[in-house]
Amino acid sequence: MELFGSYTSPFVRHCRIALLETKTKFSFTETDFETSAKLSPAKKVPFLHHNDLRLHDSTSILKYVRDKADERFFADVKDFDQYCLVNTAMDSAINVFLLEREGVTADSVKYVKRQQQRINDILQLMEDKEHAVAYEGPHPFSDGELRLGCFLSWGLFRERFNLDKYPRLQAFVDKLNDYPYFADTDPNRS
Ligand SMILES: N[C@@H](CCC(=O)N[C@@H](CS)C(=O)NCC(=O)O)C(=O)O
Repeated sequence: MELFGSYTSPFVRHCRIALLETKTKFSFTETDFETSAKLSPAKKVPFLHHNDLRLHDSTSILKYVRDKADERFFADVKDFDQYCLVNTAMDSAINVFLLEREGVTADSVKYVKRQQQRINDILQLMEDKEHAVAYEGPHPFSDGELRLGCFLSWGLFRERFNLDKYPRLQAFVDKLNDYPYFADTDPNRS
């Protein structure tokens, strides 16, 4: 199994954590913008090759990895909804980040402002929820929680936001940082 990606991508990180948790044998190929544009129609990382199988999105990769290990991908619909919401925020945050690099900002384009509002509102909603409460699964954190952790950690790493106004989210990240598979895949270690 060959996973293609970067050490800084939060989407790739979630896949790496699932592969480590399930003790799946895999190799990791560092992939830059040019290579992902050539090797995947989505032009994004991660993507995965396994024999003849080609997967082009972190969600299908996670489903594949969890299924192969006989683990449920989502224990309940609320966790799945959290995963989807955080994914939306993460897509927006990456787009805003990449657009800013090309000089497009929330001040100049209304749709970029909407992306920023989406990120802020989702962060606030996550702050208002309880996290890292007892979860009955084979690992300490569910996929909805891991998604949130990967997003928050990436935002801090890229200085897209800080958690001063979000004490519960800060406490949640601190707790996740004590989880070895999370700590081992920290973008600061790349
Ligand atoms: N829906 C995709 C999103 C992946 C994604 O946005 N990856 C970023 C890196 S963090 C990327 O490759 N972006 C390149 C681009 O937008 O062209 C997934 O879940 O795998």
